[in-house]
Amino acid sequence: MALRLYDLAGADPNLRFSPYCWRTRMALAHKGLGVETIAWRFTEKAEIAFSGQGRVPVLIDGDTTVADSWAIAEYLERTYPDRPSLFGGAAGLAAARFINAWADTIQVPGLARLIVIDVLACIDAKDRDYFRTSREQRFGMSLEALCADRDRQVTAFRQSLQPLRTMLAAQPYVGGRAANYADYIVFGGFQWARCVSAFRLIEPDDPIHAWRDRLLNAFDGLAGKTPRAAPAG
Ligand SMILES: N[C@@H](CCC(=O)N[C@@H](CS)C(=O)NCC(=O)O)C(=O)O
Repeated sequence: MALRLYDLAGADPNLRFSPYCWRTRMALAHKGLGVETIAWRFTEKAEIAFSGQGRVPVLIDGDTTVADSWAIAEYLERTYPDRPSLFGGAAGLAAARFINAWADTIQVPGLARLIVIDVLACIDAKDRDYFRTSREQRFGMSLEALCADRDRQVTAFRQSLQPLRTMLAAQPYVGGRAANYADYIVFGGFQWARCVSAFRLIEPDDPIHAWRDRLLNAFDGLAGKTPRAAPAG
């Protein structure tokens, strides 16, 4: 039976923009595993209650349910060892843990300060009050105020990416010569932004831009061909 994945969707059910779900979708493609995605909205908590928590991604593989993108990556690596490796061994997995923590605590919140207002614009109407209230509580201000100064704030965000930029000037992927799960973790954040926002995050001459393009083209353009809410960025 095909794997199934609960995947965050916008008002348009084909708009799939969660940074965490993109980590998982790229990981599944890396393993060569087909997946049926199920559009899920923020307020549809009851539909994933069987997973024991209220966030996506949630993966169903036969009798097994796994929630959380990192747990899913470890599950896939353990369950499908004969498929291309997501981590390249124990040391790769250990280093990817750091990247996961960096992305969750620095990259994704940094991106949110720049594009969360655009997320609000493309989510389903039934999600809007919940999204606004929960995010305004998290950031301690209105979403409009959070993003008001983004043209200036983006400079600090770009500076925060310097370690990634330095790395990608020396090698094509975070994983080295080829992409691995470490790439998909970081890519997920940029793909989130790209799907919902036209705001320019990265300059075209930045090595990060070229790396992102390589991943947009990977797996027959899986990420590059996905519908977007905004035309450019
Ligand atoms: N640590 C989790 C985070 C998952 C997460 O926060 N997912 C968001 C979608 S991007 C979600 O489901 N949010 C539900 C909510 O805010 O109620 C992972 O890595 O999968």
